Amino acid sequence: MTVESRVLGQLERVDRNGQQVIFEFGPSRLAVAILSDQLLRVRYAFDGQFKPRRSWAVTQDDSDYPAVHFEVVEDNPVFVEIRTARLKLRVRRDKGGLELLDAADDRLIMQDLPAYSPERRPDGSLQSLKVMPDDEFYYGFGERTSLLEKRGRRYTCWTTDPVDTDLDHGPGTDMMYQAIPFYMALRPRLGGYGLFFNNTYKTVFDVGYKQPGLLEMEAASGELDYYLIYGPDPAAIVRRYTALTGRTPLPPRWALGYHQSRWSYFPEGRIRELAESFRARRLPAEVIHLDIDYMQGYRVFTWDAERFPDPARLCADLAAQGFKVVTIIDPGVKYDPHNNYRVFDEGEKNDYFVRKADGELFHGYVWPDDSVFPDFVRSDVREWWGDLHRGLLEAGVRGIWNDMNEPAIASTPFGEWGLHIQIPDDAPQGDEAERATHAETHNLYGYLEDRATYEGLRRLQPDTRPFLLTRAGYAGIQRYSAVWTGDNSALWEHLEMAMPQLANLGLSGVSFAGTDIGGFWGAGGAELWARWIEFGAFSAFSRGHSALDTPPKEPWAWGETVERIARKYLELRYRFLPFLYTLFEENSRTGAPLLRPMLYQFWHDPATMLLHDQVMLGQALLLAPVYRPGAERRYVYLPQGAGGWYDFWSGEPIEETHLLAHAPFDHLPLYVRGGSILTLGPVMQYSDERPLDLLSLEIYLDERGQAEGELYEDDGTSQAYQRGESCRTTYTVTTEPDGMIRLTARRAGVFQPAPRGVEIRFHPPRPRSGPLLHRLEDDAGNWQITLDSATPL
Ligand code: MIG
Repeated sequence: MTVESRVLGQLERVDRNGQQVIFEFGPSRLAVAILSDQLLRVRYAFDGQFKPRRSWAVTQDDSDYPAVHFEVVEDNPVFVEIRTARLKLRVRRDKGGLELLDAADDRLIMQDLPAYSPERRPDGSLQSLKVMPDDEFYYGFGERTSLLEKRGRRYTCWTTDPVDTDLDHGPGTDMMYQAIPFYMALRPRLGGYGLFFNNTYKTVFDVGYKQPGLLEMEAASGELDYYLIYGPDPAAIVRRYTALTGRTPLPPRWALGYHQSRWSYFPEGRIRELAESFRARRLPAEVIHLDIDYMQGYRVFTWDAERFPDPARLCADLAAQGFKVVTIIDPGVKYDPHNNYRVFDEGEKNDYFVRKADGELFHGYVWPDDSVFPDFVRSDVREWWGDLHRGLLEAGVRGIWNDMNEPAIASTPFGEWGLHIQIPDDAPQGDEAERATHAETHNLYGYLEDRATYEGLRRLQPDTRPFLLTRAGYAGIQRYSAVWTGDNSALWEHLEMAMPQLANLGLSGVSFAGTDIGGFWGAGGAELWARWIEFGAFSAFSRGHSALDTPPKEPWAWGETVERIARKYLELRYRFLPFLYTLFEENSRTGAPLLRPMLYQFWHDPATMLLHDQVMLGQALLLAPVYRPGAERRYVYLPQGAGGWYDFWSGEPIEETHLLAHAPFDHLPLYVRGGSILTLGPVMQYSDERPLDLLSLEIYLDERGQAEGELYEDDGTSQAYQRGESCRTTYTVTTEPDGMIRLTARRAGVFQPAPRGVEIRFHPPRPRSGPLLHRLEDDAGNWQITLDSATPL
């Protein structure tokens, strides 16, 4: 399709229309919506007509935002200025380029290339060019390989199974499973902005790759439509971005436990053995994933009757040992007429599968060979798909793992590994009232499958929190599903990459994420696996997984030393569950990621901008995993002004900023910020083995002798927390001028935790003190004790 190429000429007219300002440049128009003091939406209609909102991605209309005060100032000959309490947006009268400034000091935050106009080209593609100041750093872009900062890279948003090379993706890979057109631009000390490109077609961010200093944003079609999110700090940017695209509702607490997977565990006897091995060896774990071989001939929503004669019985027996079962689902439905395969028959009868522009069914090859693909853009298809999960839930399956939903499709029968193909761009998709093409909805294929699944699970079990895991997704995927980073490899380089990859996902709104612990492809070795579990035990989503042709990779597969290391870190993960769960609650409320790059908190410090190999877990804990073979020491940077740092293992304060940490094989360098109280539980083999009957308060004072920690609690499984059935206990330590130390617990909220002891431990220990065991916490959870800091506890 060709259209007239267009750029903007001279500004002719400015109109204010409610919360919008419309700029007319001849036939083309620019609309700026003022959604808050720090959130603007910018749209260009090159033919003057703005497109109606599509219902699938961003869920709010501009009119959903409460009105804010702003002014339009037209007295400058060069630009028109929109002023909010925090921002100024200048629209150049010539060619419509933008400049965003901080209203307080007129500092430039974002600037279009001067003297250039946003453009529509003859092929319908759209372009905007932004200046990249030398001291600006770029993050986010969803799920990306290589290191943390993205200057000099070019990133396409087009959901893809990146299997073009021998070992799938590597540091140079562009397109990945997730397509999240969002980035954050940051300058040390000054902060920065976030930009969400509200376009579901193929989009590209060229971050100074083609032309140094120039950020080029491009969309294949649709509208040039983006949100500018001012921070200035990263936390505020992420908070506003997730207010826009949604946040992760609290998952069931068990989903925070350790997951064990492999392609594939079958038949059921092997799964029983697996569960028993974990329990016999006292290795904490609680979720077992069933990969594609549980199905009958890879037909989704079926069970192989020989391998799994009685799934309900299996799930019940596993549940009795504390194990939850998650089953994989692929979107490709076997083309299987006249065979009483209900999923195919219903889909065909109701015309639920994607057709090509010529009306023929689209076919492709996936695991079940010849397959057809549900059109998840249609609401009736989503409802059907969601309801298909009834049988799995009735059998006792607790979570759904959505794989291959980019969607990944081959041109030849599977096993021959032909070319990867796609549903044709012009294939019609979506409800009749909102008809679209595959080109517009490709990036939403997995996202809308996940939405279908999530909504189905909510309907089928209204009081239960769903657990979903997905490979593909679009901006907002965090509302429906956890994400794993697909088929990584058992390479040290991939362990290193896991940190920045998860950190950038977190900045892109997706916090409930993890990598395949140990690497998916390839064998790796004992040392790599051990180092990976040390890090993976602290990922928000923690799962060991591996490909079908790899040697065993269960925690005991590598011999006794590694098994001992696995036990140490899995036990530690379970001790940290109360802490992790509290972070999940924060994430559900503010979007704050669990795993954060150092710059998230220390953006005033230029030294954190490129630091990819150490991360924060919440604001209190710093992880500095070893990711090099044979290395027993590694460099760690401890930013100043953080309240001081403590070694988690020894409890000793650390004075150095540049630390050479000693990290033998079984040691994950772990640091705690002064001023923190970690709220830990006892070791458990699985999260609901028993209630939290002993709470440890691990106290690390800052320079003023103060510390604070929080514990969020609810029933861990139901939707009751949405109705207010939760509580939050804040623990505070202060040191009074007379040297007395006061520890106070204050609880808010109606949820009543089980009775428990509280163990109080200062780090480093007070003279001659062991842990102090406080009386049982009273029902209200409010108490106070005063200690004389001079006397032993
Ligand atoms: O074509 O279901 O990323 O985790 O084990 C491979 C088999 C299909 C890809 C997933 C991987 C899973 C595998 N799947």
